[in-house]
Amino acid sequence: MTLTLNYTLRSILAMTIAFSILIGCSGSKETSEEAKQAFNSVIPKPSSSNPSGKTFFLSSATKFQAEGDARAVANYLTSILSKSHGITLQAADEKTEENVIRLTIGGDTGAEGYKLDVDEKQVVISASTPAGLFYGVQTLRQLIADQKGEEAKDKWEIATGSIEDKPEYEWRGSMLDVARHFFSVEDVKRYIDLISYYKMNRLHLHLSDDQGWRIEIKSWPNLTAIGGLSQVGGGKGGFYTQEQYKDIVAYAQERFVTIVPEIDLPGHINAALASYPELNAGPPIVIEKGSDKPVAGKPYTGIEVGFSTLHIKKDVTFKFVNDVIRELSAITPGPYFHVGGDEAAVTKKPDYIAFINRFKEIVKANGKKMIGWEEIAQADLDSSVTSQHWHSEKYAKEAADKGAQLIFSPSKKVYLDMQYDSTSRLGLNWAAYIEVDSSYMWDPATRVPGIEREDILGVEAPLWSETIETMDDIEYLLFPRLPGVAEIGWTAAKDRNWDEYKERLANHAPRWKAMGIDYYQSKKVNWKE
Ligand code: TNX
Repeated sequence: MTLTLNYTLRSILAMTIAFSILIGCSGSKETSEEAKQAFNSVIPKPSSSNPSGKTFFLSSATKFQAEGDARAVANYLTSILSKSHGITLQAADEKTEENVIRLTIGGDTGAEGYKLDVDEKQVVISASTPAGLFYGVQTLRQLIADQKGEEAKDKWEIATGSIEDKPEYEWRGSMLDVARHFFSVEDVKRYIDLISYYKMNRLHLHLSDDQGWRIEIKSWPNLTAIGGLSQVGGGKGGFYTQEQYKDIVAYAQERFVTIVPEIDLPGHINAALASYPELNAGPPIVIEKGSDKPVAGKPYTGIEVGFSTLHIKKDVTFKFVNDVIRELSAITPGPYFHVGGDEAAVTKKPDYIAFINRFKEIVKANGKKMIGWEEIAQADLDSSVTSQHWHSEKYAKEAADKGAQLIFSPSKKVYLDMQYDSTSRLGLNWAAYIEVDSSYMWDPATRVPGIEREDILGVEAPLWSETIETMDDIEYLLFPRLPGVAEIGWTAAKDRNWDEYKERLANHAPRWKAMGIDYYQSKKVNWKE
């Protein structure tokens, strides 16, 4: 009897030990709080996600598998993980079934959708396109639990489960104004990293304005030799050579971001007028440096605008416009060219309409689709044109009635250059003070009466740069508002709710800290330490 009991006890003990070893090896473990939290905090919120309660361990022993078009996305993942977690994924052979991240092209997930399945042995991301895979990878980055101290050294937890996801809108963008203050190529690349982490896919670069011209045009060298040297406040300005611009475009392409170049016409054009006196509507101005008084044709470093215009009756005007659009289109692989068109306060209305109609033809002749700020609704638009709504409901409706598509950038919601409140250290406030809850709580499809979901291409958050000069300044205005705009573009309105969103947002603070992002600590959110 004693002997039998002993035997039974011993075998139970042995089995328990064997079982624990087995569990230890395969990495099976209930999901930790941190991993659960990461799984439930993805921004933008996925279309559907189902946790299954266990854990996958990411470590330097984890391998990856990717063939063909999936390979470039896998290389991106590998380089990101080595920077963020010090893990270098090695390529696995076909037979590897344990501890592997598989990226596969296939299935029917739409142009940008993906599926992500995590079990204890592997992570599988599948998508119809490389873009979809890339968004799956962004989700995977966010799933890695936010662990601290010893446990974080070489084993990172990822909650098991499955996610199916696709975007609501095709256009999910941000605009950076590099004209009022110039930002370096490195800054623009970081901007691309930040927006693509939240699955945004368009970067609109505002490349010219009264205060500065920022892109090399070989046939008009003074644009950068003179127009490139000024900025708001009188700093030294700057510009991108065509080679540097191509480098930005290539960096963006690797992150599935389309660069949308803007040359603001026919107003906001003073930097060009200062570079080429013959472009002035009136008699040429003698060029002096350093005045803050807006006089068309003099280099200008103030903030007020609406005093400059091209002249419709001069042949040189259209030679200039043709050359600029031709040279810039030739180095822009994306399908869009933004002609500005806003606040042309000193262009006569019939001239303005004639200008926009001609710009449309020139843009088309260079193989691009024209985009303009909402004022272009006054011209002869058609379905090839996209109008960017920032203020006027009337213009939004006019554009939609003419068959144009709309990008929504309502200034009271997503002008990220607006101050959060009256104490914000940077920003303007002419449109509104915009706190993080306000910039999240709106829906493009119901914002302007008479504009329907199908008229809307998507959303874009502009960052004008009158008050900002450094990457830190950029981050302070982008965060925490940018992720919310990204979610408006990606996640269906029925799945969005501020009270739920703010919990997810709070959990991103430690990630921003790890990425060195200098964010505004809004009191509307109970930030996680
Ligand atoms: C309006 S909205 C502008 C920009 C300014 C911005 C400042 C629009 C198309 N134009 O020129 O930089 O306000 O918030």
